[in-house]
Amino acid sequence: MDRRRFLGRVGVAGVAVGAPLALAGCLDEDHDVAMTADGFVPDEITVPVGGTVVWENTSTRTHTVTAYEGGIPDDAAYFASGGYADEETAREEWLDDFGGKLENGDRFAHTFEVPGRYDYVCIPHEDGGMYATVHVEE
Ligand SMILES: [Cu+2]
Repeated sequence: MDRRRFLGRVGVAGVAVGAPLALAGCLDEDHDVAMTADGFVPDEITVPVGGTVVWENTSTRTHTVTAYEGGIPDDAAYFASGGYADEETAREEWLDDFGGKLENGDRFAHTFEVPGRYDYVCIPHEDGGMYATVHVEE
C-alpha cells in the first residue's frame, strides 16, 4: 500500500503502533500474531498484564480483529480493529462499509491491562473458524 493510504487508515483506527517501521518498509516481522489466509497464527498467545499484542495481516485477504464482547473479562476494555467501542458497532460498521478492515501489511495493536481470557474473531471469516484467544496473566 502507499504511504498516504496507510496514514489515513491509522488515523481512522487511532492506532499508531508500528507506523514508523511500516513507513520504513519493514513490514515483515514486527508482529505477534499473523493473519494468514485462513486464520490467526498463533491462535493462542499469552502476554503479561500491560503487554501489547500486535496483529499483522500477512495475507492478501481482508480480515478484522474483533473481540467477542462476552468473551473478555467483565472489567476489560473492549478492542476491535477500527477502534469501535463495542462488538455490535464493529459488526455494523463491517457490514456497512468494511469498517475495521485490515488489508495486507496493516497492523492492529491492543494493550491488555486486565488479566484473563480474551476471545476474538475475524468477522468476515467467522464461519470459517477464524477466531483465536489472548491469555493475559498477572
Ligand atoms: Cu479473516
